[in-house]
Amino acid sequence: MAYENVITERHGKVGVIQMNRPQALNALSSGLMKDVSAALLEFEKDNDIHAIILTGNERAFAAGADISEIKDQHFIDLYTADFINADWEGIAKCKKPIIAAVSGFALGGGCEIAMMCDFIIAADNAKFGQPEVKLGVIPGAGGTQRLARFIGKSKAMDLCLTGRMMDAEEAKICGLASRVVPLEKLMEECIAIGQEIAEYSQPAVKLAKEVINKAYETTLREGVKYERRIFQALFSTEDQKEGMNAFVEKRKPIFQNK
Ligand code: CO8
Repeated sequence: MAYENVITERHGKVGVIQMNRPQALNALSSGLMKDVSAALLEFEKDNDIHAIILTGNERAFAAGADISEIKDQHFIDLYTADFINADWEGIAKCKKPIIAAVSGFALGGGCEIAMMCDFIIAADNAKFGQPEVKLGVIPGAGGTQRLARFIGKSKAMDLCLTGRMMDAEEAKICGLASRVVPLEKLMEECIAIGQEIAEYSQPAVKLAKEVINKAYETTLREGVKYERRIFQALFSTEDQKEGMNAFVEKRKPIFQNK
């Protein structure tokens, strides 16, 4: 399907969603978020797509919520419209793995949607930040909560209270970005990572994602118990038999995703 604000591509089993409002540094207008959400749903429903990449352009992953669209709104407008609605939360709810391929600015809501993805691969020109304090507000799509969990209280406070940007290297050191790659290699690397994930047993991939996310919502004891049940449950899949037999027989496994 064609969208007004995003471009979608398929690279084998990897679906790419490119946010495409370059004139506004991919500011996250409601139209853009609706298109991201619809494209994500399209890939989520498509059995031939096993991994998804969310990206922007060289200059900006996304420079945050569209300030011109929200500047005149009042509490009651945002509250009534439930501003952080399904269009934003859909990213965090997707069962398939989503890689954020971040180049340029990932600010405010842009940093927040990168964090809703499963992991972030940063180009060497990436800049992350939560500059909302400079606008008289605070992050509103999970930025304070996810940053505090991902990079710790001190760094989350530093970013949210000063509104400063951090570069790709700093983001990697503090654990926000999982890898940093040269800008010109960003998509090539992310597609290769997506293709690698896409070849594994999809039940195992989706459940690994679910169990890791559980770590942010439960106690260690409960999380470990949940992990064990899922580990045990995977022994009821054909892919577990295939994966382990292939290892013993010294051949490459052929997963059927069941
Ligand atoms: N909203 C709307 N337009 C934007 C935004 C934005 N967030 N960011 C950039 N633009 C536009 C500029 O207005 C400009 O448009 P024009 O050419 O028509 O004047 C164009 O993009 C290029 O921007 P600049 O000329 O400013 O480019 P610079 O290279 O000089 O600066 C910066 C780049 C530093 C990224 C700068 O544009 C900037 O500071 N942008 C705003 C960043 C920001 O404050 N982001 C946080 C927004 S609030 C937020 O995200 C809250 C999210 C909460 C959840 C929301 C749920 C919906």
